[in-house]
Amino acid sequence: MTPIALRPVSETGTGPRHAAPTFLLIGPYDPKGGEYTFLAPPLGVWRLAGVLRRHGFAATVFDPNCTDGAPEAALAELLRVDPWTVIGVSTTGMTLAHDLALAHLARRLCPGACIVAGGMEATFNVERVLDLGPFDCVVLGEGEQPLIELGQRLQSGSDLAGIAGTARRLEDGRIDRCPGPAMTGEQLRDAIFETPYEDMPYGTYWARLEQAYGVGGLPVKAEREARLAEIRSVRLITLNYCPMGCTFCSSTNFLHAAQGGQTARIARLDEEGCLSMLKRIVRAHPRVRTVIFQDDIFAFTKDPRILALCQAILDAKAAGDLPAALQFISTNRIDAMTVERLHAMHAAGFRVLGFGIESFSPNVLREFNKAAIVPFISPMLEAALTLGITPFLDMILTSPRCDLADLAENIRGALRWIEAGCEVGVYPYVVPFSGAAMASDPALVPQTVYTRHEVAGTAIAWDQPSKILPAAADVRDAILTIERRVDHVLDRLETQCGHLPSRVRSLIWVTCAIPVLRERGMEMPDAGRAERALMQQLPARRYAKVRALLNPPMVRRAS
Ligand code: B12
Ligand code: SF4
Repeated sequence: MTPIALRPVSETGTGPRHAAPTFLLIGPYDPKGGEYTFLAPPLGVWRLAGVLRRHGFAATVFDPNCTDGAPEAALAELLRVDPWTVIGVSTTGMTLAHDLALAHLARRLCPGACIVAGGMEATFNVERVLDLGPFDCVVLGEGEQPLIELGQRLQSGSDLAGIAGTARRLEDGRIDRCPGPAMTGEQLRDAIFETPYEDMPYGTYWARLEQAYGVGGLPVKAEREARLAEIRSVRLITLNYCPMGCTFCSSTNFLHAAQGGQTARIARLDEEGCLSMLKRIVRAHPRVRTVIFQDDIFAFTKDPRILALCQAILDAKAAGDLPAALQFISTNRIDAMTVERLHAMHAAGFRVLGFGIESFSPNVLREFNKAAIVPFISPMLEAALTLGITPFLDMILTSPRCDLADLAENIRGALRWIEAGCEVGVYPYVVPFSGAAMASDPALVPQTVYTRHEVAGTAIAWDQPSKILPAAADVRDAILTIERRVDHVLDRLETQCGHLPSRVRSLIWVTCAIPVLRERGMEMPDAGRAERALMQQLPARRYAKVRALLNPPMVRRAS
């Protein structure tokens, strides 16, 4: 790792009273934007901008995933028009190298600015982020209170030491970490209400996505409408965090880490708050068709909000305060679902419900600290499908301690539920995101794989954990063989046919996995079943291409 010259803390923020600081906030940068999921305006930095403006500061958002031309050139132009007092860079584990490249560019062009890192990776990985980036400080957890305090101190010319919710490198190299409390329910509500939805360029994202997905060219109206409902969505977050503590999940620990290890209190909008936000979103973006409740967990097992909110939405639709056709998507724990709740959600317009099922194997769910969901999986998926709701299941095919039978069970389960009408998103193994219990489990280090990352425009490089492979050699070999086959098919298909929906990608996983697992003695369904399901998902021309790739020599030879 290349050492970075440390800027003494006293260089920034001290001295006489200054003009009101100006903030430039940069969202996480993913140059492969849209490869995995639909992209959207970065909610975190937009919310921060709204709150800062409310406190009298000028705040501008730079969204590197939505620029005309190269994001680096667009950022350079912005950096030249204003010296900016504070430049904030949002970080996630997946995007860190690209986020750092923008931070270094900012330092080169605005040497006097106070450059701050925030977001998931900065919170969980303070030391690495301070080592790799040109940052004056890191903000831990929610950025609202620390940034307000930072702005006030810069304005009054005070020292920047000791701001709650920040960490800095001291001149002697040590890190001065000042934990900060998670926002209270009231602060969270104010912050959500300050999110400037009116300024967020959802229309630009929709136009780009409609073009990328060739929506105008879809021959069947129903298909066009379905795709538009998916694309013309706005994201709303109403919860501060999910406390369920799954061992592969980082966000469950985000606020605890910011508080210095202390458990954070849950805070979220009540049904009235949700309803006023929905109305505001519709006013700001009248063409919106779907609101995605982005909360990590939308309903708790004991939860007075869910039924009340569904009724409030129904009433608002009946009164003409919300469009009758407005639909919703939310991410849920399946053990918080009941038939009554599903009925209410369906009536209110919930079209897709995301469920982090992760695995159909009770052993693996125990390892993930998610065993409680086991008895709910089949009955709740069946109930949702009967009502006409599409369940979207996220799956992790292997866990660090799973065996071959667990992997086979997941493939059989994925096929069964796709055939029944569910959508499935497949990840082959656990990605060790900083902050997740599994990422810091020393017992898993020998099976963790690292990937070299480089920061463009600098000599900085480091190795970052990228996968936790199964410990058992036969499972590791099986999942890596399946992954190679899937990559082979997807590489070729995506160059020929463009983006493939996740239901098609997951069926390709299933189709590639069946022969690999059968060869290893597992009882597997006929590969023809998966191919038939695939055929139903694709137009004939595309299916022919998929079939040619899946069949001889690869799959047939293997089976
Ligand atoms: C919505 C969401 C998405 C959406 C939209 C993202 C968007 N443009 O808004 C979509 C579906 C596109 C998405 C995609 C992915 N996501 Co995502 N996503 C989320 C989710 C559920 C909510 C994010 C959110 O809006 N939070 C609400 C806002 C208000 O909070 P926030 O962003 O954290 O910001 C606050 C603080 O972090 C801080 N802050 C943030 N930035 C900054 C910057 C500065 C300067 C400061 C001071 C403070 C600060 O202050 C903010 C306000 O309090 C989170 C889980 C979570 N609970 O955060 C996962 C999460 C961020 N995603 C994750 C992942 C892995 C992905 C994908 C890689 C998944 C995949 N394999 O495809 C892709 C990557 C796409 C990309 N380019 O980054 C992981 C990241 C793990 C990590 N440790 O880095 C998370 C944490 C989920 C998880 N536990 O695994 N995601
Ligand atoms: S239920 Fe979802 S958000 Fe909550 S801890 Fe588990 S994986 Fe994370």
